[in-house]
Amino acid sequence: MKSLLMLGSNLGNRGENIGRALKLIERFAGRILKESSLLETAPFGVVNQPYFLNKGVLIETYHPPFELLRVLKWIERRVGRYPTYRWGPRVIDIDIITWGEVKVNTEKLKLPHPGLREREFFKEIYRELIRRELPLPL
Ligand code: PH2
Ligand code: MG
Ligand code: MG
Repeated sequence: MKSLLMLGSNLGNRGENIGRALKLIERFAGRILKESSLLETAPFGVVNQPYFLNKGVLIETYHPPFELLRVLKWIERRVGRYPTYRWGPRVIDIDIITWGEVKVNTEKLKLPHPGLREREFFKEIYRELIRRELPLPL
C-alpha cells in the first residue's frame, strides 16, 4: 500500500537526522517511491523553538497502519529521539500522513493526519508528492 510520511527535525544536525531516518525507512518500513524537497519551516504549535527541516516521502509498504507506526517509533529512537513535551523540539519525528485511503481515529493514530487540514506546508508537500495519484482526503 502507498503511504505518505512526514519527517521533521529541529534539534542537532537536522539534515543528518533526516538522512539517517530515510535510510532506516528504506530498510525497515518500505520502499521510497518519491521524496519531496527539503523545506525549512517555522515551528507551529509551540513557536518558541528552533526552525524545523521537514520532508515528505511516499513509500510502498507492506506494514498495516499500526504496525507501520510501531516501526517508525522504533526508527525514531534509533535516530536518537528522546522525549520532550507535546509539540516541543525533537531530534526526529516521523508521522504517517496517509495510508492508502484508510481512515483511523484513535488516540494513538489518526489517519489522515489532522495536520493536513491545519498546516500549510503539509498540504504543499502532499500536493508535491501525490496530487496526481490521490485526491486530498479531507
Ligand atoms: N511538528 C510538530 C510541532 N511543530 N513545526 C514544524 N514547522 N514542523 C513540524 O514537523 C512540527 C512543528 C509536532 O510534531
Ligand atoms: Mg509530528
Ligand atoms: Mg510524531
